[in-house]
Amino acid sequence: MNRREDPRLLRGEGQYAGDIALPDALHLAFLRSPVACGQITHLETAQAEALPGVHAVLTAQTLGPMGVLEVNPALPLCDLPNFPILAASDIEAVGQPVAAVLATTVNQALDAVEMIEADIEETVAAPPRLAAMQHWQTGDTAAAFATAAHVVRVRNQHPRLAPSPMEPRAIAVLPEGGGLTVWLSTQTPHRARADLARILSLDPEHLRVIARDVGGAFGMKASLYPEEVLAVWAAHHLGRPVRWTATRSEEFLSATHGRGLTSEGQLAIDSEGRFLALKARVEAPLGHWLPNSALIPAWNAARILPGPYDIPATDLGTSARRAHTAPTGIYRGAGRPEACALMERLADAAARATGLDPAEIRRRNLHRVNGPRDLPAGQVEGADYATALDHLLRLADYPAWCARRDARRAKGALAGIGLGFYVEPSGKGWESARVTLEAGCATVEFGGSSQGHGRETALAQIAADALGLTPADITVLHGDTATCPAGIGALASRSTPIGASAVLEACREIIRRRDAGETGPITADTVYTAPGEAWGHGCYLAAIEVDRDTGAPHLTRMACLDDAGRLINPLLAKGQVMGGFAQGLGEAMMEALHFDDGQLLTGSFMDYAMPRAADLPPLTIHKTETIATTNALGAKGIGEAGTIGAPAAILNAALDALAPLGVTDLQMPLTSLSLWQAITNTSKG
Ligand code: SMO
Repeated sequence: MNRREDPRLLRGEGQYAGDIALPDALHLAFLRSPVACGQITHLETAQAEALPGVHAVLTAQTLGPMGVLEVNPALPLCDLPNFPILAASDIEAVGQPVAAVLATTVNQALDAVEMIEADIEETVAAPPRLAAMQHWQTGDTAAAFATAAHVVRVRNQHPRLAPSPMEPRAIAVLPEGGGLTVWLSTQTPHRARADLARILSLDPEHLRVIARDVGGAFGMKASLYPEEVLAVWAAHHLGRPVRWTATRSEEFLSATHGRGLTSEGQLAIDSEGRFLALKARVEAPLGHWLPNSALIPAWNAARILPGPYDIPATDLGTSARRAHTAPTGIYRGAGRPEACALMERLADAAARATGLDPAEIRRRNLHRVNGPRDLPAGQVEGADYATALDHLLRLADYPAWCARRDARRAKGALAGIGLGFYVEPSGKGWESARVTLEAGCATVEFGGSSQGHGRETALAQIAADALGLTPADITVLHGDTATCPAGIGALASRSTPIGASAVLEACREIIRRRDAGETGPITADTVYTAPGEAWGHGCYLAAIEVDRDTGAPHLTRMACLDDAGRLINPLLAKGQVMGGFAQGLGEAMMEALHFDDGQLLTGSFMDYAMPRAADLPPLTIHKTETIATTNALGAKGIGEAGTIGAPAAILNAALDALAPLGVTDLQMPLTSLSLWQAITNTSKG
């Protein structure tokens, strides 16, 4: 079934926050700090205020005290989070808002920003400081390392990434009848409402948050931003509609970044290639303020170790440190790619140490049983990963890939192949749905929301199937706190496993009541709490050639197998795999944010390379369906699959390609320069 959203979106009939007509709206623009650390010594707004069209110039003094944003306590915090809306005196990052202008047009607001006099005394930034840490341990790692036949070590430094959805952050606020309607480009409308109410001391009943169409988010819009709080404050206090749409430069500077984690692992292996013990340390960078999701990457990157492998002894630690940069938070994958890249590099290093084929050493260590499984961080849903690997290798004809690589090598090419086996835990918790059946049609009011990923299509299919109707009989509403029941939102691959399970359960209740004789319109309100996380899994296989003279990498071919439990819409699932793969390729081969002395050196698409269509190799997608036991629908997440498995496979393929030269370490992104340096720095190069 095609996406029912697409005709509307393709005709330009989408309703993004920037499309909302707000007559007489004031446009917001921000003066942002040009330095990473310092003190505001002088702030003069009179000249800006005198410009035509300028309605107000706001500073921290104008705003007064405000509440802070709640941070998901995935890890225990040992440093108090702050949430500056406008800098009071301390400057903590380049791009931090210092003052805000409200004017009749965007250009008047931008002109006025130029006229604000801000003197900032720059100071030397302190080193990153510890904000959170956690540790998990099982078995006797010391004994295992002491008796191991081999010990291998790996260190990964993930590039810091800009999530870069097509639609930047955008907000439009209408004060009306004592309340405020807020159109917001967000993954979490209900949470945004609760956060706004708490931070601004407003009655949540007087706030309505609407996320109609959202042009991508990828985790970057899962948390409320200072700029958005300011827009709502201004509309409330000035009694005027207010709107703000971030420029791409503002997104690079002040929206949440992803990845940037460092991981180190040691694996103890016996003479048969069995993994005996894993010791791993993860460190995640945090920015100058913490979005709701700030601690999730550090938590995920460690707590899902040892990934798909059974390892009797583990010693896992993670920590997160705050620095004078833009904030960091979840970005598609959110710690899972980091866990996967560490384990998969260790598995390949173990294969080299033991002389086993990379597929064979994985086969000997992958978990083999569907059902509950004990990880150091707790019991989770496991699956027969070894069979999934064999399935992919058979479907893709792995021996043929190896033979082709060996033939290319015999001709002098630097050719490699790499595997990346991943697990993808979806979110936990609850979502809600209200379903009304009336006269052969049904309305689904969904507590979650859509970030552009086809929720209306998938939910219509599920409701139609459960109610014995066709999808055309189903109306799906979401993303409006006034008309839809409460929900968490479109993040952590939770929309289908948990959100659609809520829809399914509501439909089942309606059928029970109808079959018991209830007549007329029947409405079922369901809050569905999943008994556990759904754990998807799969494997990516990459073939690469690296030009010996220039280091230019050429991904020649990719294949993958993804298991997302029960599949609702194969087209949506395929789109998720392809989109995630493209972003995974971006991390592996080209994307990277760089800072120097707190300054962002890569603040535009002139300096930050995103993959384009021509960069993508052919990808053959295979799928299996191992039904989840952790939700009513049996579904698992798939939205993050490609970002998790692909980088590990590509990195391993590049390491395989350069292994004949004696190269044992490469870091992402695998640019021509970095590969050329690796080639020329070896004696055999
Ligand atoms: S990185 Mo996702 O929006 O949980």
